[in-house]
Amino acid sequence: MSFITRGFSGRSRDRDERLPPGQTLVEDWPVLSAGPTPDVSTDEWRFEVRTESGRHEWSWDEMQALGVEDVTVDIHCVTHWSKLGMAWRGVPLDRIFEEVETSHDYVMAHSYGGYTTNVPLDELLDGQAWIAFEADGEPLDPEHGGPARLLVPHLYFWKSAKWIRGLVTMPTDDPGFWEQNGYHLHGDPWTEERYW
Ligand SMILES: Nc1nc2c(c(=O)[nH]1)N[C@H]1C(S)=C(S)[C@@H](COP(=O)(O)O)O[C@H]1N2
Ligand SMILES: [Mo]
Repeated sequence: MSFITRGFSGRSRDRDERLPPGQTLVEDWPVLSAGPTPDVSTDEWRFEVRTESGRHEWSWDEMQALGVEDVTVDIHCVTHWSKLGMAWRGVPLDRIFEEVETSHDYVMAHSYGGYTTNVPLDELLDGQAWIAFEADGEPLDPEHGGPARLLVPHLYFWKSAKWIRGLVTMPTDDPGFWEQNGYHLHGDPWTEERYW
């Protein structure tokens, strides 16, 4: 009995407060991809935003020129692993939406290769999301979404679309790829919005 009590209290005291419920820390960085890894060079890479009123496009250099930021964030995968304190570099979505006007409240993120995921627009703003192209001081590996991926660390990591190629604004919260297959429409790790 004392063995069980000691083990239990030890674990709860050691549990990192940055770790959401039901998550476990990993040291390595697992790769989770629903399909093959697309091969996109920075030369051919384009980022497009489509709204009810038009279309905007940025090349790789134009994206960098919007203003690059270094951030340290935690990431949480719905399959129960988390990594804390990862160093990322990217362009905040705030910079992009300074140049875009829409009355829509939601966006669908689209990736090279066809992956999609839905996010409320206001959860991509105010320093909550980036077009990221470096992690831990290195250009993103293709298998982790290089040359660039969406980074939305406050939501489960399936929202962080790898090989991002653009956003389409939407008046309603339509489900993306995993959301159509049972993942939660929103995906807050702190309230365990895993499935629906
Ligand atoms: N384009 C694309 N983005 C994606 C995925 C995918 O299959 N395709 N998988 C998602 C899921 S479920 C997770 S957990 C993370 C995994 O990112 P990682 O392989 O860099 O760890 O990417 C997300 N973004
Ligand atoms: Mo995932």
